[in-house]
Amino acid sequence: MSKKILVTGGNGLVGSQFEGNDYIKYSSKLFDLRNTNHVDSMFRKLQYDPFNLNGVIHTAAKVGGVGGNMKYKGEFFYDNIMMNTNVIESARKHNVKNLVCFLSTCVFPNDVEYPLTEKKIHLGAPHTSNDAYAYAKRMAEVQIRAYREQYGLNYKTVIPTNIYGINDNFDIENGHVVPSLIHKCYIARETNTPLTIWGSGTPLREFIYNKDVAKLTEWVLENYDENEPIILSTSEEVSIKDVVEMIIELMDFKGEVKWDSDKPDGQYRKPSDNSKIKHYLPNFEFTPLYDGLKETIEWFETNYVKVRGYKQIKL
Ligand code: NAP
Ligand code: GFB
Repeated sequence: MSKKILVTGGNGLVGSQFEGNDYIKYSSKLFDLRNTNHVDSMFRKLQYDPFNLNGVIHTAAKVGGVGGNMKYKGEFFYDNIMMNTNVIESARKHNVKNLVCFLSTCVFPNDVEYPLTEKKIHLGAPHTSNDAYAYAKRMAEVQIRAYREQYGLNYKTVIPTNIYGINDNFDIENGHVVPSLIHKCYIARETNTPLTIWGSGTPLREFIYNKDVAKLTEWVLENYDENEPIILSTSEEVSIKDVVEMIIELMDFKGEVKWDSDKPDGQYRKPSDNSKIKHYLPNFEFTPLYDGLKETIEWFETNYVKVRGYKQIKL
């Protein structure tokens, strides 16, 4: 009997990078993972299909940038805690032995000694700009550790830094910085209007390419079996100003750049220590940010009218 892996959030930035017949994906239109009955019927359906469900990669989530997180705290808490709790519990009830669940480096405490390491996840309050999302995600880590102890299941969590790449959500108000800036730079270039950047540009971030996240997650699903989460990071910080300069150069934008200090800077930095994943995969080659941005921008310009967050522009 063939083996299959269920990928929740299979249309998303990360989920879309798991490609091939080994992967099963369902849209939220078919199964709303906030709904316990939907999740149970999804796993029941998988149980009767002519293959063995060999594992679950749970990427589905209510996701957004600093703007979306601050505006929709209630939804970011409820949607994520319901989806995670439902998927982890229903997988257990339907005898799934192997599961990976996604957290994020924004779940770490805002005021803790840097760099961030897996052991520091619960050592204080997260940054206020995304605390609702962060606490909901932290509870998945607690649930998974509890299920490992009581049921002996090989369930684990990965903690990626800021992710970017093709198939992202290019929503200008609620999306993350890279897709938002690519989209805004495109509109500014095409309409000869200024490009407005949020905040001061001084915050520091670590960006990892979605294709790299998928490859590392495949390895974690098959090979990692520890109580502790594992950070997925390049451990290379860049300033938002650096990212803006790369995007402007790659999109050949020659217009005016404005900085909107009324918009949030969010957390100043969240530097992570990737020595655990590097210990297991010492030769893993992360995609350089400039190369990943180049590929993402080319994909965006080719697929503009089809992207999530598409906005018709008046030329
Ligand atoms: P994304 O592009 O926004 O994709 C999220 C997916 O979740 C979508 O495909 C959506 O399905 C699905 N989903 C949302 N609500 C759902 C619901 N109620 N029922 C069923 N499916 C639902 O997210 P992403 O950026 O790939 O994030 C993947 C994982 O990585 C998430 O757990 C996120 O928290 C984590 N993460 C992301 C980042 C980042 O910078 N993006 C950084 C660190 C960690 P449909 O398309 O079918 O609606
Ligand atoms: O990607 P972003 O929204 O997420 O913002 P966070 C990163 C930085 O980019 C912030 C700046 O300092 C923003 O001020 N920035 C500049 C912009 N221009 C823009 C813009 O046009 N749009 C956006 N969005 N930012 C998120 C968490 O924090 O990180 C989420 O809120 C999640 O929960 C995600 O964890 C990975 O890195 O600040």
